[in-house]
Amino acid sequence: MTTIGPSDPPFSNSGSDKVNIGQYFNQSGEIVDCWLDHLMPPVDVDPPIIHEAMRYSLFAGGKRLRPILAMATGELFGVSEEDLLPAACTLEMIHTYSLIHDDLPAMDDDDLRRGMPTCHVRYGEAIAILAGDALLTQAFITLSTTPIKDPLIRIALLRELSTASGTINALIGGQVLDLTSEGKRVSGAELEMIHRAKTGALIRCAVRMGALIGGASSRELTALTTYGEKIGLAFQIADDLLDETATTAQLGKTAGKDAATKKATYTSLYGLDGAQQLARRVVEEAHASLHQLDLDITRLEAIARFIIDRQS
Ligand code: GRG
Repeated sequence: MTTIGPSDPPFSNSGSDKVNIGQYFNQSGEIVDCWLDHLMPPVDVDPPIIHEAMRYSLFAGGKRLRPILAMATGELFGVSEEDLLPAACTLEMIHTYSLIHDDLPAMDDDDLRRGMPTCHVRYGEAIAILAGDALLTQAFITLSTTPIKDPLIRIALLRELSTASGTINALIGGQVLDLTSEGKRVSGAELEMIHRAKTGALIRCAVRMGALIGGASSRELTALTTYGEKIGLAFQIADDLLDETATTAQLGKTAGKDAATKKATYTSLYGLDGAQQLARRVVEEAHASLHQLDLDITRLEAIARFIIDRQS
């Protein structure tokens, strides 16, 4: 077999082994990191400062949730590491770009991310802006050059990723809604709309990309899309809960920021108990959607639970 990228440590296509979910995240995270290293421009290529800054934020840590979701979904259909990982890694490039830009003084103005000084604190604002831009661009270079055999799947993946990163019910649009709703009274429906876009779109996209690479039928894609939407929402509710209950050291970013900036969150709207109940209900709905599938859903169920049980 010709390998086109790193395959160390071993990649498992079996979703049925009852591997502990924490262990699955650790092992898959290492695989993602090997591929990211392989896919990113090396630091010694000119101009080194931009490649250093891109790698600084990309390898500062992080759970690798989005690429792992794409992997776990692709694994349902028996997709190989070589076919899955380049596309899965593009999700982490986009996610990291959004974090770098979100931390900038003009946005959230944060000093700490993934337990390290933020990109603009380390490299200055201009290079941080460009590092975010470069990660966004690198995602599309990677996706358009990865050797996925079927050109129609490649186009579908490009459409998924670009749409999820865009302005309509997507990352940038959600960030704009979040910024413009600061200091305003926000209803439950409005909060959901903001987070479906800002956080949910990329998580939904991760599941759909794994399904598309796996050649999912339209019925399977619909059920997996609903699963992706539900866990995207659950992720944000858990994020709001953690912002109130976890420490800065646990989170690797400034805790208590939402309350300090009087931001509308699931906890400010529903209280700690109400938000916890809502998160559990949304995860049950995600599980219900998976149960429509005639596939081994053990791992995706465990990931949904992990999303609300995580401590960081
Ligand atoms: C600037 C275009 C642009 C978008 C910014 C995603 C985002 C939109 C801002 C990030 C701010 C934030 C804290 C959002 C809450 C949800 C979220 C994305 C948390 C961080 O994701 P994790 O927990 O982070 O997956 P790691 O570090 O583990 O990858």
